[in-house]
Amino acid sequence: MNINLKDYGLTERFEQESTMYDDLFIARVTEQHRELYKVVSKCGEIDASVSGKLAYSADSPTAFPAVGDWVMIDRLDGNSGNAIIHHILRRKSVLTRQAAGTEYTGQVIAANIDTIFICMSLNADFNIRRIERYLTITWDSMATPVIVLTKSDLCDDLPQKLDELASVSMGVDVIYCSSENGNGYEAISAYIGQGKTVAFVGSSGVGKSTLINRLMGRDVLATSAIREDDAKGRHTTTYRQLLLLPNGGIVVDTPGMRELQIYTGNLSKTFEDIEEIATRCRFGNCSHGAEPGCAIREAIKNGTLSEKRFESYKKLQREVLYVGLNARQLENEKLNRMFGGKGEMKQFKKHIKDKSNI
Ligand SMILES: Nc1nc2c(ncn2[C@@H]2O[C@H](COP(=O)(O)OP(=O)(O)O)[C@@H](O)[C@H]2O)c(=O)[nH]1
Ligand SMILES: [Mg+2]
Repeated sequence: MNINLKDYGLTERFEQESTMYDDLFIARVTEQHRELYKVVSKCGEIDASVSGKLAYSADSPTAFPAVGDWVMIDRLDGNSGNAIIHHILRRKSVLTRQAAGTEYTGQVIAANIDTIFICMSLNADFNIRRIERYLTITWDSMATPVIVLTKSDLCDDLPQKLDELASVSMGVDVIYCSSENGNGYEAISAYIGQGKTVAFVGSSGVGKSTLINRLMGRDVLATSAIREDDAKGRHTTTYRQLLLLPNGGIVVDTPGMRELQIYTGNLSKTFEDIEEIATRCRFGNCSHGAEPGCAIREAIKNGTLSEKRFESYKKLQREVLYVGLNARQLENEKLNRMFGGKGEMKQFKKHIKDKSNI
């Protein structure tokens, strides 16, 4: 089989980097099932697993290949067993989340994505705080976010919802669509083209798989309403998968994202408005508490900044800050927050000691 990897998104940058590795072949990861991968090379799809060296030197799960990664493999046909993945080429973008559990462990949702469609339904799922969370993660990934509001057929106050959204979506394109009547599909297609990789993220049930099936022109992915009578095996996906679209372009479905915890995030981009207002505070290190000349408090008072948005900013800021800290650092950080810094904490400890000496 002769495959043009440009259809799979191969660009000069990756091609260039691949020339560093003699005797290895470039391929893109299309599926991941725990330790087993599927990759596509110029000779077609083949099963692959990571080399012992790659696994050994990986200091975090994010150092393992993920769907969308460009990798270097040692063979092009599976006759002599699985291909071995020796290297991951430098990611152009990478979407991560915090893995379930308490420890700071990142998980790559997908790599080398150009456009991330953040999907939210216009009925039950609509929540602009959630959009802020998704934007924080997406801006950090280096992919371009586009907000896709789904199920517009089930919404009777669209202008109001769009208005609400506008207050948190500066600099981001917003599309609304319905798979009931096909509205908005053209707008989505405008972001999709040969060699471009897109991914759909959002709560389950918002219609991501339905959208992808429509773009594919056939039911490739299971959608939740028909999952029960799925016995025919017509639908396939419960894992992350990279699919080639019939009219060009590559799409990654991301099932199972019930809740998105932050691993790394970019607040400056998501909350540009707040960071801009904060530059006008009298004090550079203003905590937006009781200091005089606080531009944030002023903006909240005069209605140019919503208090809820500011609360959301602070909440996400704490998350972004905390996730990067180990247990010990976390404890220190909490104390710092409680006492406003090491100096105050020392004083407090001294105070306790003095008291207990009496
Ligand atoms: N009314 C309406 N229902 C939709 C629309 N898009 C998807 N659905 C339904 O919403 C349910 C969940 O869709 P699915 O694609 O599985 O969501 P996913 O979990 O995000 O992949 C299914 O029953 C779909 O038929 C839409 O635009 N309008
Ligand atoms: Mg789905």
